[in-house]
Amino acid sequence: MSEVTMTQEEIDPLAPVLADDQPSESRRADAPKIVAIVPVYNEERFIGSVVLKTKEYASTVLVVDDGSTDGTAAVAKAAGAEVIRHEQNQGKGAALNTGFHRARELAADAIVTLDGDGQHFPEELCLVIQPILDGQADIVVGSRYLENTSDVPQRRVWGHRFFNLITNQLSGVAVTDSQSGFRAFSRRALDALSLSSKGFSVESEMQFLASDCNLRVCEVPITIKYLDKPKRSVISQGLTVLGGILRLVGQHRPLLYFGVPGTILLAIGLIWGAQSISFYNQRQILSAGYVLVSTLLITLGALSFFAGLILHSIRGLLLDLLNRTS
Ligand SMILES: Nc1nc2c(ncn2[C@@H]2O[C@H](COP(=O)(O)OP(=O)(O)OP(=O)(O)O)[C@@H](O)[C@H]2O)c(=O)[nH]1
Ligand SMILES: [Mg+2]
Repeated sequence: MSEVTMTQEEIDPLAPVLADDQPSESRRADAPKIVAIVPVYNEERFIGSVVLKTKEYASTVLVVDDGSTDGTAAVAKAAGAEVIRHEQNQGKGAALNTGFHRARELAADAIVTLDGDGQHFPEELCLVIQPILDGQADIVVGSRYLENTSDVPQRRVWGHRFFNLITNQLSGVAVTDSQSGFRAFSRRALDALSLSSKGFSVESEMQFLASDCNLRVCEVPITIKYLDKPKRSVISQGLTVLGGILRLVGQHRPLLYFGVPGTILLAIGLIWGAQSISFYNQRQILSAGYVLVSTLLITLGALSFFAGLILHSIRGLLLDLLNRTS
């Protein structure tokens, strides 16, 4: 685990860190290497100013252009970012994975992710990174709900509340803004995080991984501005995130995902079967349909229950192995 050991006295983290392309004599040799990752898709209107502002606080600004069809990559490059381009759109999670991979190559001490649509304030980067530089956390979530300084549209508030509830309950890690894209990560988190989510459920996945890898999570208040109309339907984005969270539950909580439905199916099948038997005892008539359905439910239920049990045990063994080797 390589944690930043610099103390507040050694360096004032609120002072902007100069970017790599600035003259080396003006860059502080002892400054922690902060890599800012900006996943983007068609953000040519905003990405230039996001990069210029972020450069004031990060050593490297890494823009992962996820197959944009507009001038995003060119604008980001002109503004001074290192640009990695996906030829095809793969989703925000895939772009973050690419960014994390590059940050490992760059031997970053701390990593910040922020959106490229200008909704976050790069000026708040110092606030978000501070607990990492202080060695107090591995993941810092910039939360728009800690101090309620953002004017979040009501439909989004309800959506965020719903996703907070399910992500917090299912992952076992509680935050007030589970969908925030403004985050900071320690080197330890960077080494541990391998994201399987391709799209917008990636932020929820970080909570599941934090729980699995015993990463310390904390929150700091941030502000988000809502200037534009939502780029896509809130419902369709919500359904995508929900689908992603269900997949995560299957991966990370197999006993819950397979065991609970399995137990329910098994119970219904058994009740149905018992009723068919008692009906037969009373009237000497066997309903083939009832028997078939109850047999099917019992079989499916038992299969699902044991699949959950087996996957749960395998997961436990793998986590044990992982914790022993890390
Ligand atoms: N890499 C990648 N980034 C994306 C994709 N879609 C959106 N993004 C970026 O992810 C960030 C957040 O996306 P938004 O569409 O603004 O999502 P949001 O902030 O949850 O939703 P809004 O409230 O509508 O702004 C922005 O920087 C986008 O450019 C994608 O398919 N791939
Ligand atoms: Mg946005």
